[in-house]
Amino acid sequence: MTSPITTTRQGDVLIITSDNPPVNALGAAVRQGIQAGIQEAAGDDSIKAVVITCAGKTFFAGADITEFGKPMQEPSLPVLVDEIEALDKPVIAAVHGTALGGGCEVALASHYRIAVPSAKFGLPEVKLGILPGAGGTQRMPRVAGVEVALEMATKGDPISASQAQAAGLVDRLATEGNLVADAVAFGQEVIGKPVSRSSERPVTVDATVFEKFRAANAKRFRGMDAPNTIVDLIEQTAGKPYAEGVQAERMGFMKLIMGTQSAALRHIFFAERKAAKIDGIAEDIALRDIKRVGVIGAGTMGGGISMNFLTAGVPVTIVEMAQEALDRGTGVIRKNYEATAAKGRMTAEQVEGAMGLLTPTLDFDALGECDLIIEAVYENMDVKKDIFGKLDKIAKPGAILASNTSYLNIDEIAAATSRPQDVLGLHFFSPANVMKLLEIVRGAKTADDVLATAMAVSKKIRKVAVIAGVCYGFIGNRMLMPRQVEANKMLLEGATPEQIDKVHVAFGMPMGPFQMADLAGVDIGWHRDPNRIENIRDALAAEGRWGQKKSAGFYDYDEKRTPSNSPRVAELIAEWREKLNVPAHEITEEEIVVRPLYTMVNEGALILAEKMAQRASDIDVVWVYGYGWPPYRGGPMFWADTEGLKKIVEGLEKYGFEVAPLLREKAEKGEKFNK
Ligand code: 3H9
Repeated sequence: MTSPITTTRQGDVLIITSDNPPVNALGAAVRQGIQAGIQEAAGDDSIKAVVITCAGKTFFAGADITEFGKPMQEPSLPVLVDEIEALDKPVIAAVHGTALGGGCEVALASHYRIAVPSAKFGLPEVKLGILPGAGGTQRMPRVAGVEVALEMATKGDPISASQAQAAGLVDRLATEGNLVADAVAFGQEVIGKPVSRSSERPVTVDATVFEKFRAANAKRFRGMDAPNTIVDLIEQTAGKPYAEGVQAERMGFMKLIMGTQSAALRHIFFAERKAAKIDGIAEDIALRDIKRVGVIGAGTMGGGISMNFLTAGVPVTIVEMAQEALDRGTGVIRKNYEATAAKGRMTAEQVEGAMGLLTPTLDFDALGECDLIIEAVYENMDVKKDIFGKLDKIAKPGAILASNTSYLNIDEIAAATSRPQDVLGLHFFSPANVMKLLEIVRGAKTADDVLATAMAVSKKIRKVAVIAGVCYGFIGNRMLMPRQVEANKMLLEGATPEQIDKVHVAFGMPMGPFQMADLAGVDIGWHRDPNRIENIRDALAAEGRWGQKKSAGFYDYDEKRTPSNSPRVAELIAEWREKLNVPAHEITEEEIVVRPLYTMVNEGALILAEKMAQRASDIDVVWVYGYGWPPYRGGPMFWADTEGLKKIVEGLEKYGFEVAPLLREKAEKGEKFNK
């Protein structure tokens, strides 16, 4: 096998180039090739400087994650970076694309760093539940300062080349397209100068920085092992020799990589990418051209959906029935963009650029020029069928017709048209301009190229998309139902909303089921008849306790929206318990985990067996990106695997649930959902 590394000479400078598509991951062959290049430079007196660079779209995007958990082939990355740094001839890292993780560590170990302006630097290991394990926690504070190192390594977000330059991480910016030549020129300039080794630089810091950082991020790091370990390691750089710190880093890395959190986060990394692959459809299928998108409905969903396309530079025609609603919707879109600009995340020109792509209209026929039309009106089958019937008459041939329904039958909607092959569901999550998840619902007759085009569009608007089949609630909302049912039952049986929510939050969810109900609105899905009271939720809705927006729901809220336990809710629960004659018992934490969460897994097993999801990992992606399932638990199906499916079956049986056949079968065979 040919090496992904080549070396070439330009005068006194040796250029080590990696060509390991797609992202130049630092796999064994790459490490061996770089090591050989460094040895070549060390052994050849005519070589006076070295440039390390990459071909293709990016500098090294990190260690090769697929190698984790397998026997390590020499040299390891920590050994290699030390060898790079130890060379007594200047080494220049020439960076384009993204220098991430191990890639950033290679750059840190080099004596100089030059980057094109579009390059990015990052230490995203924390997002995989690990830490920068090739000297990153020790070199970054020495090169870019403790504050920058803390931010980058604990949060994992990349910084731009200019930010990196301001922090001292980049020594010089190259001209775009001229990186290697600029790096070679840089190398020639520094030939003969004593090399500056990052590991030998001192770290000076005010010791209070760490406590302040821990306190400021306590909520963000809740439940996660990696970020706190990283802070501890960076703290060790101050006043301690590099060798000692890097040894602690090694131990920390090994501990994290063997843990469940890292396995879960790596699972999600690959699951997200696998979700984009549609079984049975060739990857090179010809896609439909989407030049203009139509959105029907300028409400919260329609507006949010439109923003995704406007931000991505795709023109949008948005249609409403009344001028007032249209103006309100357009106004909200502008307000949202301006709020983003006020936070410095967009320029005023970008706001105007996005707004300039929006065509608001009351003329339904204007949708005739759109290539993808997304209906985002309220959930009512008759209304949707009527809209799709009309669309059938005006949409251009080949236009993709999508419904943003959360629950309704796409096949029934498609049957209202003469072109069911062009119809599918695009289920966005609220707020649609923020939430990453998109469920692409495949109807019985949806054409392959329609599905593949929807997947490509989702990537363009930076969503994480999952293919779902037609069933009530698709993947996410279908699994939400058993959780809600069990949570409500437990209220009647003696638990309080705060007790249930607390266990969910401790599990790692951003909020529990009742906090979520209050945030979303207790009145959502309510039949709106105050005299028809069939459960506690109806009773709350009838009393106007619609959640946070009314300062009262399952909790009471003060003017700052701080929740407190509600005596009225306790009264209502007690009334309903008596009315329905439900015997109360002490509800344990175990019960609060098992009943709502194990039943979700059970529903997930049914979804898989019915082929409503392509694979278990797709279900995990839905829950992590759409419902705040803690990524470090890997999604419900991965979590069930880590709990042990036998334990899940026993838990379900203990509380009298019917176990899904697929779950039972896998438990009996000692299998997992995710292989
Ligand atoms: C690390 O470095 C540890 C060290 O500190 C210490 C070690 C001792 N390895 O995302 P894309 C695959 S930990 C293996 O769709 P994009 C990916 O699965 C690492 N494979 O492209 C996909 O495969 P497929 C720290 C990798 O353009 C294909 O490449 N680094 C790796 O949207 C294309 O990926 C990170 O965490 C990898 N490191 O985005 C960076 N990276 O085509 C992780 C990607 O079969 N990577 N693949 O589905 C990324 O964030 C993005 O891939 C990147 C490109 C931004 C680079």
